[in-house]
Order: sequence, then C-alpha cells, then structure tokens
Amino acid sequence: NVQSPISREERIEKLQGLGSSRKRVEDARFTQGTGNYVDDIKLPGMLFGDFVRSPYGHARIISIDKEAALAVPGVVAILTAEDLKPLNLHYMPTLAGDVQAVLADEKVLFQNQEVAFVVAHDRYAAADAVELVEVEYEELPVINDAFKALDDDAPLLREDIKDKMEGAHGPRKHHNHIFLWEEGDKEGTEQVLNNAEVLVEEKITYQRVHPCPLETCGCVASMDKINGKLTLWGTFQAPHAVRTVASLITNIAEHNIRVISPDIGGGFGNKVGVYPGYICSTVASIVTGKPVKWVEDRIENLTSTAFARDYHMTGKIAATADGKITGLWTHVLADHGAFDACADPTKFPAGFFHIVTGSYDIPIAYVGVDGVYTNKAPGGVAYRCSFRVTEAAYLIERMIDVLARKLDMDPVELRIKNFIKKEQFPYQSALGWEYDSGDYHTAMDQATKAVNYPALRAEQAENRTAFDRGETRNLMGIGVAFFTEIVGAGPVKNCDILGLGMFDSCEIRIHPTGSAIARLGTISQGQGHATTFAQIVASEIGIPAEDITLEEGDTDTAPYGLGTYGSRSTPVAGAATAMAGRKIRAKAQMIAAYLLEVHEGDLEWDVDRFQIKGNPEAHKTMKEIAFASYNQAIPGLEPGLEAVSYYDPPNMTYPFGAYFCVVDVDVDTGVTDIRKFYALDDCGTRINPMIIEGQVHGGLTEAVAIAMGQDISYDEIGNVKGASLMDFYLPTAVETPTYETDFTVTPSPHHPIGAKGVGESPNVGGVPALSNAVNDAFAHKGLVHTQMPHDHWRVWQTAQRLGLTG
Ligand code: PCD
Repeated sequence: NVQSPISREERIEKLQGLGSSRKRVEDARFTQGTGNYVDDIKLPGMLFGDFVRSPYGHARIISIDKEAALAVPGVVAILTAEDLKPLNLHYMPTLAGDVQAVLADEKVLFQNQEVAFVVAHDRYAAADAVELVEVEYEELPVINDAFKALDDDAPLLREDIKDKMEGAHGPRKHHNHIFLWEEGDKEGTEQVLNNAEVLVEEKITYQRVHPCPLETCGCVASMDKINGKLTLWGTFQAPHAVRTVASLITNIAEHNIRVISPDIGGGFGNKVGVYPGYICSTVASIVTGKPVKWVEDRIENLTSTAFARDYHMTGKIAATADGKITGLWTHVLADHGAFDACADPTKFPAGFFHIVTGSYDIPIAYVGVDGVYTNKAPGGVAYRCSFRVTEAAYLIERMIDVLARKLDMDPVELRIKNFIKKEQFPYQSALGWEYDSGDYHTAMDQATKAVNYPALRAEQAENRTAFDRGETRNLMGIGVAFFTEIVGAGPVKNCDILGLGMFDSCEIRIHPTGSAIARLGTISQGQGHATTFAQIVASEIGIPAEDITLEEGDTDTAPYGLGTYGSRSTPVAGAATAMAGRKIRAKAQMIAAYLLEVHEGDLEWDVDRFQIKGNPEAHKTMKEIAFASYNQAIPGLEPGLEAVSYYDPPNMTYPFGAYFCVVDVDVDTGVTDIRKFYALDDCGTRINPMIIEGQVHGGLTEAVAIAMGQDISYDEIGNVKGASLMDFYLPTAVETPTYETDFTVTPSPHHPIGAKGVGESPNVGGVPALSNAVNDAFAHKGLVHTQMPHDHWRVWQTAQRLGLTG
C-alpha cells in the first residue's frame, strides 16, 4: 500500500457525509424544468377524467341524466355510483376504519363531493361534459357546526351506517357521533382540578385549514390487459401502502400492481389519503383498456381532498399559587366531516394528540376526544405535523400563557419552572409516552439570550406606556412557544396503518467500481432525500455521497416501507439506511481481513477504509473492497456487496424547540407585522444543516399561513368558503418574515445515528409562537384568548372589542 495522498480531513470532506451542507442534488432538475410530475406523464391513447361535483352541502340525489354529456364529441364514458356497485367499489375503506363514497350514492354529504366521473379523449371535452351531466337534487338541512352535530334533533347525515352503533373505535352515542377516545386518568385529574389552588380554563379552537401543495393531487392509471398488470402513477406519500390497498379493494393480485410516485410538488399530508379520483381512474382504465389521467384543479384540491385540524378544544390546568402545574384536563370536539378519513395510526383515532402535556412535567392528565360527522369534506391529515401534534402543541402552549396571565407570571419563567428536567429523560408522560431525550433548559436559556428577552420586555413596557399616552397606535406583542414533537411512527407494536406495521426500509447495492444505489421505502416531496440519505450512506460505508444514487417511490424496485409523512423518514428510513450500511460494512470487514491476511478483529474502520490497528498504512478502502467482492472467490463469502434493512424503531424521536416571535399590531387596521422570528430547533444529530434550515423556513412559513390567515369555513347552507387562493391565504415572499434559526443538539439515544425528524417541527412550534404574540399584544388590555386565524379583520375586531380603535 502506498501512502494516502490526501489527509484524513480531506477524506472526510470528500464524503460529504453527516453534518455537511451538501447542495441539493435534485435541484438541477427542479430549477430547470425537467422534473417529472404526474401531469408530465403522457401515454399513447391516454384518456382524461373529470368529476361532476355536488353544489350542495347535503342533498338527496333524485336522478342523474348523462345523455347530453355523452353526446359531447370525445366523451368515452361516464361513471356513477350505479356503475361501481356491481364491482363493489361505490364505497372505499378509509384509513380510519370508516367507508367513504367513491361516487355519491343516493345522497351528497358535502359541497364538491364526487358525483360522476366523465372520461374523454381530452381535458376540454371532459370539462364540457361535466357541465352537461344533469343531476337533480333535493336539498337537506346542513350541519356545519360541530357543536350542533350531536343535538337530539340533528339531521341524520350517514344513512349508510345509521344502524351501526359500534364504530371502528368503539361505541357511537349518536347518529352523527364517530367515537369517543380517552387517555389518562379522568377521575384523578378531576380531583386535582377540584382541589387546585389556581385553575384556568379556556376554549381554544384550531380552525379547519388545508395543506396547499403547489402541485394538486392526481394520478395516471394504466391497465395492460395483455399481461394483466396495472400501473398507477400518482401523487402518493405512501406508494407501497397504496399498492396493498389497491390490491385489497380491486382484487388485482398485488404483484400485478405497480405503484410509482414520480416527482411530487409538495405533500404536507395532503397526499397521504386515498381519493375517489384514484379509484375512478383505475376503473375507467380497466373498462376502456386505455390509460386514464386525473388531475385536480386548485378548487377541487382545497374543497375535497384532505383537510386538517378543525379541533374545538377545552383545556383546564390546575396549578399551585407559585406556578407549579399539578394537572391537565382536555376535551376535544373533533370535526371529521362527512366520512372519517383521518390519516392516523389505527390505534390512535386522535393521532398523537396525547402529547398534549408538551414539554412539561405534569403529574396527572386526561384527554377525551369526541369525533363527529358534519357536512364538510373528509380528511383530517397531519398538515405538517405528526398526527394532531400541532393541535396538542397549540393547546398547551396557549394554555401556559393563559395560566401565566392568571398568575401574573412571566410566560418564559412559568415554562422553565415546569420543564421536564434533563435528568428525567427517558421521561414517562402522564398520558403514556416515553420521551427519548431532551434538554429543554439549555435550549430555552440559549434562546432567551439570543433574542435578549429582558430587553424585549422592557421595550414592550415602553411601547405600552407610549400607547396609553397616545404617542403610538401600534402594540408590541411577544410570543414564546416551547414545543416537543413526537416523530418517527413508529414502533410496529403499536403503530400500523390498515394493519401494515409502520417500519421502513433501505436496500443498498455497491457496484464493482465502488459507487452505489440506495433504495428506500419513503418518498421525497421536496425534502431532499436524494441529498441527505446519500449522506448517511456516505458516512456509514465511506463512499462519497456524490457516488450514490438514491431511488424512492417505485414499488417494483424499492423495498416495502410506509412512506413519508409525520417526519418519519429520518427517524425510521434514515435508521434503516444506517443499519443497511452497517451490514455492508460488516461484510466489507471480512473481505478486508481476507485481503490483508489478518483476523477481522485486527481491523479498525477509518472514514472510508479498514486499516490494521496500529498500522494504518496497511488498509483497504471501500472502493478496493467493493471490487474485490465481485472479483475474488473469497472462501466462505458470497460474491457481491449489498444489504437490506427493515427497521422497526424501538421508540419515536422527540425533537423540540424554543421559538420567539415579535409582532407589531396596528390597532386601527388590524395589520400585524411580524418583526422578528427566532427559531431554535433540536433535531438531534443534524444530517444536512442547510436542508434543515430550508425545512425550518418552509415550516415557519406554513405556520405564518395558518396562524395569520388560513381558514376553510362553511356558511350555514353548506357552501365552503376559502375554496380558492383568492380567499385561502398562501403567503408569498412579500408576507413572509425574515427568520433567524438556531440549534442545540441532543441526539436520540435509540436512533443509530442519533437523528430526530425536523420537517414538521417549525409548524408545530410556529403556530403557537405567532398566536401567543398576537394575544400578548393585547394582554395588558385584558385579553386572555382570541381565536385564530389572526387576519387583519379579526385582529381589528379584537382591538375594537377592547375599545382600542379610534
Ligand atoms: N434532516 C436532516 N437532519 C435531521 C433531520 C432531518 O438533515 N436531523 C433532513 C432529512 O434528511 C430530510 C428533511 O430534513 O431531507 C426532512 O426530514 P424529516 O423531518 O425526517 O421529514 P421527512 O419524513 O423526510 O418529510 C416529511 C415532512 C412532512 S411530514 C411534511 S408535512 C413536510 C416536510 O417534510 N412536507 C414537505 N417538509 C417538506 N418539504 C418540502 N419541500 N415539501 C414537502 O411537501 Mo406531513 O405528515 O406529510 O403533514
């Protein structure tokens, strides 16, 4: 062996492994318009599908007349529930154990519900024909207020299950009731509340919002009748699960179905569920023998595919007079819309809402969640949060501020006083979670110093005096939030979706010349997996990241995995990647031992090679080992160098963060300027700091969107408001504030490289930080809580209610 020409530092640098801000490899194609999205797929003879949708929120379908529509040149077929019935496909199972109408059967239950599917030679003919399908409706009374859904005289929404008083999650107590889900110690908590020195109670609503990926949902279904194979390209965040579900509901053998998620233009939870468009396109392809494409427009996306939140929460906190929290009681009235299509692990109909004790050491707690049906679109996805964590974080972080006001205590001080301490980890929460790791005091300390918190409060005091003297019309608000996320679903023993355990996978193949391909069960939607997961492989096996191709999303080639949502890719598939890398390294060590004629135990790993302990000159690089594995007959070893790992995480990971936000509210206009936003995130070991920063910026911008404006509401006759980007708030660069990011590193003790998820954290922490800031602006004027979104109109109304407007 010759002396290595480059230094050890240079060798590390060359790998671009863990911790390197490697540039995103996918951006060359994204920024130059050569991405391959679903709508870019064009197949010979391809047909186009489009939906006839209900204009009513609740109505009986009297008749459907297709005649005029069928006469439009280019129209091939029109499907209705009647056509799907013989195939038993007019209803499909939802992820939450309910069923959802694929095409409305006798009744429509929300505005823009799918009623008929027109298939034509081009998009235009399909759209023309949609206009000509004549549906006669008889309007029925609408319920869009979750609080009225369980009234005795509330109209019956779900006729299809009216006699089914046992739902997927236990007994239903009313015809519009879905489930009651409870966790914790109800009686014990109530006792603590009854004896509390201090008690606060607040009703806090997290409004209905909608993830708004730039690319809407869509698919192309292509049934090849000759070989019996169905190929389904689509905007799927969980391609393998889609394949299994498609097989179960169509009875096409699973090996005859190939699901491909091509490039995806943002997911944010919107692309987890199964939508009628996928089923209708598949049926239409089977019927016509042609490929069929269906792609939603923006209004269809905002009004019919999965919504998020719509949680009406009540929180009660018991505390001692000096601010030690002694108990937390919560109830949620969860509005699930017309069908329960929430995307949560099967055993958790309210997702991970029971992380609601947050970052605090609360000895006793109770959660009760009642799910109800209303005349709204189905869904209930984790819009940039891990299964209802953002609702939980919002509730506890607002309630802590409410308690701070009651005690006349500083909200930062109150948080610090109740934090789980470093030495308490792993920490068992009152609601059953085991927090893997955390160091909250250090993070809060770093954050308060970074923003100079005392100076901000002093400035605010001056601002308030000036306001009262009439010298300014702006009120300064300071918002703090300290959140704990729970990501990486998750242990197969308690997390599954439709019976599929939530493990994930990675397969790595090293080629003879020392480059590699890695395939994962996850699917990037913009997160940059091709960049970051190659970095994990690089650090584990010593091959430069640029020599590793990363592939996801094709069920014919990728190992089975449960997909990308709930910030699970890094905690689960990222762990599988490290483990697969370690299997390869173990075999490489045997090969190196053979080549160097020593015992395996005499070797040590160093960056990109095995070297003889105490004699680093004698070594074999991974590149040399890779070639040898294909070139030499090594006694006792199979040729080749590859490995696969299916990883079932022992626990979830618990990233956390300290966020500060400063706003200036103009009381005469309600215009709220986000003057400062500081975000400290701890996601354990950081794979790519640049990507993390991008993830934090993106998540914070979605937090601004939600806290400051997004709202999917309905009027009393069932019309959905916020159905287009004219009404639904999507911040542009103009409204987006400047963010300061920061970090601490508390590695996950059970993850092979210590990494936790980060993609969702900024949304989980960002929303309460913003809302707390707006509420804080008015705190000295007697405001305890005002509902989101804090758009100009609502903020102005608050100012007016408090008598502050001119
Ligand atoms: N990372 C790093 N480090 C660490 C962590 C992480 O570096 N420590 C990175 C990774 O690798 C990636 C990212 O970062 O790349 C992220 O990650 P995560 O956290 O693990 O996550 P994922 O799984 O991958 O993903 C998911 C998420 C979610 S969930 C959401 S909503 C969103 C986020 O992601 N989405 C999106 N982000 C994003 N971005 C973009 N661009 N796009 C999109 O769509 Mo859900 O549940 O679905 O609601």
